Amino acid sequence: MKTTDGFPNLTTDYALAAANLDEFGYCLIENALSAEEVIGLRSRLEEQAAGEKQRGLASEDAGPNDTGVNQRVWFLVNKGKVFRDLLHHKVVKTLVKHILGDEFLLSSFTANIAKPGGVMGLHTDQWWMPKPVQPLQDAVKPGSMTGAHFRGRRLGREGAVPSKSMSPAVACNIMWMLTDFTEENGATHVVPRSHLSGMQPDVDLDKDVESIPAVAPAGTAMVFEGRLWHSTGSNVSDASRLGALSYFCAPQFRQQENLTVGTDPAVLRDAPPELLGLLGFKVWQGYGRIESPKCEFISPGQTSLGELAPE
Ligand SMILES: O=C(O)CCC(=O)C(=O)O
Repeated sequence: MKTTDGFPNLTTDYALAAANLDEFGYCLIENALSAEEVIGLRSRLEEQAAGEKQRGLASEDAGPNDTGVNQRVWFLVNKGKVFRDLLHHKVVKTLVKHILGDEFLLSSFTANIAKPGGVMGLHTDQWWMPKPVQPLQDAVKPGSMTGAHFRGRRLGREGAVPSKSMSPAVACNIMWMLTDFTEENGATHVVPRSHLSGMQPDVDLDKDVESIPAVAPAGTAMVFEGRLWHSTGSNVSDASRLGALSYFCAPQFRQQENLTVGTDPAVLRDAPPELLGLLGFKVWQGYGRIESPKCEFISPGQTSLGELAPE
């Protein structure tokens, strides 16, 4: 199966995939998951989603007036080993590393069940990244930033102003496709090369920007870097589109899910150091520590020494 001509095709060649990421902002890894893995992931996800819905705990968004057409399943690290296993996949070790470097954190691990009738606006996954500024230029203070601060420009159209300097990618996402992603069922839409625009999409100004659906079979992993403009496509089919999103960030940044507090102790007991590092238990350059910056890892539930006096 091919995506739109001229843009990244499915590949198993990781060097080509890395080149696609650099040039287009995304790549598509063919058969990243075996048919058995897809079945295992999909059935665990469907079961979890149904369990949350039955208990009135389902998280739903998108649709007209945000009436809740898509079901989100959050915090997948606690919701099955099948999900945690994905975090050790070659796609993570190779392509997320290609974008973020040697050390990175899992920011969140969630699923989006895009149901018929749902659609989501264009956005990037690092909208919060401060923009480069000129000396003495007024800028939004980093701690006063909200998603509403960024007005986009129509990419490739009149009025588009290419940036001379821009922020690097500090986040990277993987969409693990658990059903076929088609134009009809709301395949993720991407704006190829938008990662090099230095701009964030604007809900109003950019609503007619040209995007393409990342059409690919179940088992594909779409890796996309944090600056890529993307959205959930409009699902006009009669079936749900299932995908799991493992979203990573550089170690300087705050994780979207509070994984050090929220991860199940039973999961942590069995977690290898690599997973503990992704969750945020590894001290990075002295940051994230409790007491000595020389401790490589903090422990779950650990607190600092507290008030002391000589005995
Ligand atoms: O489900 C999709 O296609 C994309 C979802 C997404 O971009 C998001 O949740 O931020």
